[in-house]
Amino acid sequence: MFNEKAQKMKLDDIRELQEERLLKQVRYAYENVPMYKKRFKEEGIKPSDIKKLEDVSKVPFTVKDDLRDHYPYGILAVPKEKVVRFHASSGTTGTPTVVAYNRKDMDVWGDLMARCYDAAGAKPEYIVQNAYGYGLFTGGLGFHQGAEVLGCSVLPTSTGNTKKQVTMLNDFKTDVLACTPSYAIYLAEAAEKHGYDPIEDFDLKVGMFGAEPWSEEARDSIEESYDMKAQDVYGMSELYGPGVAIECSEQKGLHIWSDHFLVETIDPNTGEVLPEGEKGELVFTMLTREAMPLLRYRTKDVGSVTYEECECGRKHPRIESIDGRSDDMLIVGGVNVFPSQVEDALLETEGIAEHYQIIVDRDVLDRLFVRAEVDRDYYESDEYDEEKLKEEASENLKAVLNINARLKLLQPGSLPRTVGKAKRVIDQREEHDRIEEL
Ligand code: DLL
Repeated sequence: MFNEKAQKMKLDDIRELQEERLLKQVRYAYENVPMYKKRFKEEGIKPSDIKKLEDVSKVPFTVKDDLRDHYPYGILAVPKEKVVRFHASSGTTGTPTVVAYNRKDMDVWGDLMARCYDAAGAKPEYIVQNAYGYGLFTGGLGFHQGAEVLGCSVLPTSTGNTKKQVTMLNDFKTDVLACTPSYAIYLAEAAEKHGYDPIEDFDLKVGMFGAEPWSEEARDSIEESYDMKAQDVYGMSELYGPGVAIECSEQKGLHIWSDHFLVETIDPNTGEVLPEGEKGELVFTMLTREAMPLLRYRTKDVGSVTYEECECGRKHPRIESIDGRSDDMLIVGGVNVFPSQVEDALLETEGIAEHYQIIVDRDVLDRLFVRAEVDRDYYESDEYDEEKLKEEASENLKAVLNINARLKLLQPGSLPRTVGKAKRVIDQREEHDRIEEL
């Protein structure tokens, strides 16, 4: 059920509810998940030590490896028969991370997603084209359920079949497009290739884009190509999937549905809790999930959280921006490089498109290469000056990264397009592969 009222809860009421739920959930996890009981005992704490909201910092962290180590059913708090859905994400180690939902969890997730649609500006009468992948990935089914809960009509196109996606955007006059931001950019290109004008021929009003980092420049580009609002949506499989946080019409951060999630920001090196507004690793405690409660789950996502009032009236705190993952950070010749910094520097350069790749290899020393496509309109215009563009983009990269990156400009359409999450970083240092030529 769509809990519209919960969106407008006052902060004091949210905090009160969070405290009540936290105390209950800590005890529930302790009593029903052997991993938590063991860990609490190792740390010498009892559920009764958690008396108020701030005491959450006494609770041990949960990390992705805990889920992998207990693959597939290890941290269930309910009998397997009570689970109505599993999702899984494939990890880099090969062992998937499995997440489980009982009936009530599904209802909560449906509500959270319905709130996301509503906050993003969708209406029950809208048609939603859901081009997130259906399957073990949480994106497709999460967006599907939320749209139905709000009352929208769903076109479950899933990923791929780009020509059909474009035809449906035209034929159905879809109102909401849900997919990864990189796919939204690709779809606009594909639309033009198939003879459609995304503004004249489509009637898109709202885009709900997430599952990967994207920049303000990418947002501008999407909003311009379709003439619609492009809203950022955040989540991860371990925390239901999409639906943890969403941008409202203000587009000034993503509201976290805090009656169900307690957020903290920590120093990723020391685990120390950081003051409000400081940038650090986001940590979530699921306050209500029954099938698989997670306490203080370390997301590895880096961002900051604000409790300042939002013009939209929602008091739920906001993630100000997601700056990438701490484990995405590349250390190149001793210098920390976030892929998002590369994107910012590139897109700050007028004439560079949103399609790029970062490659790192080692030739005695680490080397950083960036391949970036030139914007099609600029490429085809008389003003196109490759040398000038390259110089400008290289300077912007240098200013942001503090190291020299070797940049190659590519013709529009040269890099592979993806239908889901874009793979932008190729680290070849382990393979000892060297790039002979960019
Ligand atoms: O990507 C769930 C999702 C689906 C979110 C559709 C939004 C839309 P995972 O595959 O488990 O789940 O990947 C989660 O993706 O820890 C972040 O690093 C990244 N991520 C998700 N949303 C955003 C976003 C889904 N809006 C991981 N901005 C997370 C930046 C994001 N990164």
